[in-house]
Amino acid sequence: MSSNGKFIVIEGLEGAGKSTAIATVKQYLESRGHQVVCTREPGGTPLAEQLRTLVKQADLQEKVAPETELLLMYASRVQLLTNVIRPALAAGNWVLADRHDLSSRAYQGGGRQLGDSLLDTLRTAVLGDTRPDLTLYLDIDPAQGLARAASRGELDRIEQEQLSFFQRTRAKYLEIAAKEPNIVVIDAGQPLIQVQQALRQALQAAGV
Ligand code: Z5A
Repeated sequence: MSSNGKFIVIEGLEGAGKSTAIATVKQYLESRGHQVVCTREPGGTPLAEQLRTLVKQADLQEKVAPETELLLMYASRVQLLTNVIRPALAAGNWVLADRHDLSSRAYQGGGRQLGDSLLDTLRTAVLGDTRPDLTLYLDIDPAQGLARAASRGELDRIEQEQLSFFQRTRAKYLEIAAKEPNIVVIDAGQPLIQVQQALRQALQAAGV
């Protein structure tokens, strides 16, 4: 737990509605007088944005090993934690993150089947005691989420994965959420207005 500002993360599969949720949560926090710093992962610093481009690039001339993908995510995360998230929290700001460490646990740990052990080692080394105060996980059927994402145009390298990859990723998200009380599952298959209401209720219930 941070001692100054609080750290809130929005998670979910593509098309779950994270961008929309960020806007709802940001408005909620600002209406309560908090200064909010928004981040996204991978990305969020100049170097991390370059890593984002690399990791999403669809036309690479070689296979990307799952471990490479994982390490690029954590390289990006170290930059963001060091240069943006920790300084923002220390200055008393609230951090509102579009994805964080839970994405790696779900996509690389579950989807890519890298398992928990390597993930646990990296998490301990990289995150230290900077952990989210609250994670709002937008749960959606992968086929529904991908259909929403596809309607926006070209798919990146990860979005081009098989449906089974996203099913494993979702299963991992739900498995972790069932064990960790500061992760709240929101049904993102509902109409937008109900999702927004569920987000505000979750924030209220968490005492935010
Ligand atoms: N990744 C990883 O593997 N490991 C990691 O550690 C991290 C990331 C950090 C990041 O891509 C990729 O990196 C991602 C995971 C991986 N890959 N995949 N595949 P990104 O950041 O570019 O993409 P994204 O995070 O998946 O975001 P997105 O596709 O933009 O999804 P979204 O933000 O959740 O969706 P949205 O833009 O808010 O909504 C999508 C559309 O649905 C839009 O037209 C909305 O108007 C509509 N929408 C939203 N909510 C609703 C409801 N409730 N009803 C109807 N329509 C809705």
